[in-house]
Amino acid sequence: MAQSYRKGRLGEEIKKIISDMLLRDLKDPRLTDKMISVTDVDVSPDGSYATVYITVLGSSVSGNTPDDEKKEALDGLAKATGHIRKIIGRRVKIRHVPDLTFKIDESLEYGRHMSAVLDSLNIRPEEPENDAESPSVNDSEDDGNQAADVSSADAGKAEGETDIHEAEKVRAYGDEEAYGVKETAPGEIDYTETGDHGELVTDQHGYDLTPDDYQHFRPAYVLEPDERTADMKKIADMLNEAESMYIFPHYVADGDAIGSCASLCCMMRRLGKEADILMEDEIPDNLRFMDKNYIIYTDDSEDLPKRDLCIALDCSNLDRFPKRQRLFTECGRHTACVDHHAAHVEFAEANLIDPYASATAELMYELYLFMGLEINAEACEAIYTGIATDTGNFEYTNTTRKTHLITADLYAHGIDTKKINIILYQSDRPQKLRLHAMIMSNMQIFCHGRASIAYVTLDMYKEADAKTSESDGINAAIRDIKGVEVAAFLREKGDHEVKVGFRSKDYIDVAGISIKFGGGGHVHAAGCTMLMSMDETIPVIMKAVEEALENYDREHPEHAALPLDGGNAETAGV
Ligand SMILES: [Mn+2]
Repeated sequence: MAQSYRKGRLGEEIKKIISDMLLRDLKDPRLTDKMISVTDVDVSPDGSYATVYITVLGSSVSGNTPDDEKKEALDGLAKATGHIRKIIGRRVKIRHVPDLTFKIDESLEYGRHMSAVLDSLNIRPEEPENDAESPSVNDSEDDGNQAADVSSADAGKAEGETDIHEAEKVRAYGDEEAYGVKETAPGEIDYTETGDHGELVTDQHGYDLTPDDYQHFRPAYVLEPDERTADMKKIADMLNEAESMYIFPHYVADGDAIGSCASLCCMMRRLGKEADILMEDEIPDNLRFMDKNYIIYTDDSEDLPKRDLCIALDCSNLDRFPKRQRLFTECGRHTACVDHHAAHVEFAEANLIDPYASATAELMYELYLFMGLEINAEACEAIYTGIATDTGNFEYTNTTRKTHLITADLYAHGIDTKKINIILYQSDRPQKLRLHAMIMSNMQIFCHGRASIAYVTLDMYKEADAKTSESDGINAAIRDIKGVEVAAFLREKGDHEVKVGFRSKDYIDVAGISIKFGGGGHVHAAGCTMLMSMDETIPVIMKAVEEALENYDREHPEHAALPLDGGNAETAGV
């Protein structure tokens, strides 16, 4: 049993890594002009090969037949196999990455499924003008956790931002929670005792918090100790040697991006170096307290004097700072990057990438220790902000013992957590609460208390005088109801356009639901866009959620037989 558990986990890891690469890293037009979703990964018993099942939705403008689209997708993936395996090898440290075969998942064809759902409801979406078949890849409604609230409040987010931007936000903000690799706390995947495939270095739990022992911070299976030390040393050397530098956070910056950059800027200036943070968009209001005259607002149109180093923090690839790419590559004699995103694609000369770090700020703290620097309260507050926001205030599963040990150490430097927490979490506008009250009053609980749904219309935003970002938090709130497994939050984007965000708590894969409507996402956080009115969307989504729960019960009779986790009698009638 244990073995198949591990094998299942490896399949899940691979599924998540490839899904993520499809969203961002695989630039082959055969892959980018259509919606490809990974539905399942079947790893052979000895771990030597894996079958990756996909569904393909073509763009309706290409004129290709669905079969052409599928063939193109399979060809594109076959060509990218080497690259995909390399990334998997880096993210899941196994000695042998399974050989990959891509196959169409015939069981999950969108078209067939959609018409069945619509027929059963007697509803047809109106023919949209352009392409109903390629809606946005990912829902970006923030996870609704506090990190998302922090990041998006006033993040300069314009209505009508692009879907790519939205998908970015899922990654930039709280949806890390649902991102596969990070779900794994140290010890959760134990590859150590397997005799079959991919033994790693030994898992260990003892972390000491002395500068000398910095290397013990790391979950041992992430990177070989030597490899991680070498990466850290390279960055440390670059920082030591550089007399001047530009620091790059990602755009639509969140607490971790700004916190990491502000801490570095502070530390470097204290050493007498010339350091500035370059940003291309406004810093969110509630993160402004970290900017002690550190930020230069700039974009591609300007030329800046060349400095010794350009260093990007919390950026998983060059597209994370689209208007500053040229500055990054041209304005520094050397380039470096520190990041913790699992799907990181290296773009700098020196890289310290640890997907098991809860936040880039955590890595920055280790780096300062490694360099033997004395860390002051200001840098500690910035690091605290990065860690607190990226872990959803220490709630997400990326929070580890190490996260808490580092945080505990920050307290030793006299940080003012009360001040920070008020700025980050206790600064809502009354309009936001009015909007939430309106949304909550239309919430429905269904499926015997196991599902919840709520919606917001453009009129409601207007009536509450609220910003679109101020509906963040709803999806998590309605998921957090006792007994609820799946929560759907419907957000009107325009005429006949509704964004659906799904959240699940435990066992339902909401990406699976979203895929049926041409969307995507992660196991516990996913979404899709419906080109229908709000009134039409609600029953379709309720039906799909119901179906997912029913399917789960059918496949897991032992689970269905268990009494529901309390509270349903009271909530079921809402
Ligand atoms: Mn981060």
